[in-house]
Amino acid sequence: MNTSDRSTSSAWHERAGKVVPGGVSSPVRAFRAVGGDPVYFTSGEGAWVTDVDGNRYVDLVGSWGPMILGHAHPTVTSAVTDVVRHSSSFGAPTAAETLLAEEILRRVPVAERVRFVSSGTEATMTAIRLARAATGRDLIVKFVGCYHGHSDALLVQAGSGVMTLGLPNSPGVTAGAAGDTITVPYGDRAAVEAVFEQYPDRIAAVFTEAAPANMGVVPPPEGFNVFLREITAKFGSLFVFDEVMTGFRVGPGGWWMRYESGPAPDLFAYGKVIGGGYPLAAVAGSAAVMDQLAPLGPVYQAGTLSGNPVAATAGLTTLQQLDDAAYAHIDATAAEVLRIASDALTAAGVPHSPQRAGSLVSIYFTENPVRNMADASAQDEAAFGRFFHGMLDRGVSLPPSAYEAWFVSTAHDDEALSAIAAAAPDAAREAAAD
Ligand code: KE4
Repeated sequence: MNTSDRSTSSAWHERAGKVVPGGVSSPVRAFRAVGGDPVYFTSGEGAWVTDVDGNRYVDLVGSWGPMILGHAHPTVTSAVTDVVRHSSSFGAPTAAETLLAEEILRRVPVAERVRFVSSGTEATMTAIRLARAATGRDLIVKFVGCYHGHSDALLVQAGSGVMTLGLPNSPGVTAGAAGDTITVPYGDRAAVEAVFEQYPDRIAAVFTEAAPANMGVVPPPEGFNVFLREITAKFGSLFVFDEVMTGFRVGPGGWWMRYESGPAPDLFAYGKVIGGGYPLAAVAGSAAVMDQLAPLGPVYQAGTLSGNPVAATAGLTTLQQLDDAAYAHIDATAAEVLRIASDALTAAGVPHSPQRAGSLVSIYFTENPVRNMADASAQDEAAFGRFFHGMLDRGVSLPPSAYEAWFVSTAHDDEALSAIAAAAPDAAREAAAD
């Protein structure tokens, strides 16, 4: 499969760049980290996507996580079609929101309330405000390389597109906004303890990704999440567990319910999968904290399209397809994709570190295991870029950044795996050729 003629995509990108900054609606899509022009897709079906030049690819981006059932799943498409026939938004409550909230709480019984928003950024931004209101404190602690969306307070030494663009601290974030955010190396218990020793009564919350996947995939050190729960409780701070990436992807109740135990985080952020490919995210947690949100409590938060009935229907229908067999398939498929790519890179003599956290996988082009952003930044990004284009030219669409997770779906079958296995050896040899 040769998909190297992408001239129509390039023409669209030149046209887009005249009216949209960088020609994209989100920076990581621009291929700046890997070079070349982004691919413009016109359709997707299951594990496959088709671009404007008619090229077909196995999709390992999956819209960065939402497309857990693959593209154009008929049950989701049918449910959404039925809803939009009767309008798409009322700016009023709908049963769809309640049904989705009930499903989320059924899967995450340690949470008691859910508030819907339209993006993961809004979810974590709301979590900051709630934590500061609930504790009366200002400081937020986050980990270098963890990405929680682009609200000012969290866009400090973030991962994902920020790292890809080499913008560890984005211009436009004021000293005031960033000044209440403390960043520490991921996984560093001593650094966390030192921050609490320095500010024992000033930290509103500690934020972490359940399993960091915005610096590439870094499985949390054993017990680290429970350690964060314990130390925040000890000092009267909240623990905010960002499951925008992991939520309902790595298991029926997400990361905490599958892999952790003991007292739960105070707040969870969800997104991606719970919108089923439509704009919907959520903050969830204890009633004691969540019921401080207006109109019940004084903490203001709002949104024109929050809890949109089309998105809520898509999200609920998506979750309803995700049974134990689906999660078992996703786990096995993610592991197989990682094995195929790693075996090819090993055969080509390319130093690399395959890493996995649940069904989130990625490969670092460095032979040492990656435990934090400093380790991740040491990788050979150019080698990743050569591998990326080698795969793309052979019909496999990887995330266009060495600092992202690769995503599979329930639709990734033997045909998709065979296509990946066919592309990987030559792509790996291109990665090796410096
Ligand atoms: P959104 O605002 O993009 O919906 O969610 C922000 C967010 C919050 N928390 C975590 C753990 C996340 O991974 C994200 C967003 N993920 C990136 C992919 N690494 C979105 C892709 C993009 O920025 O275009």
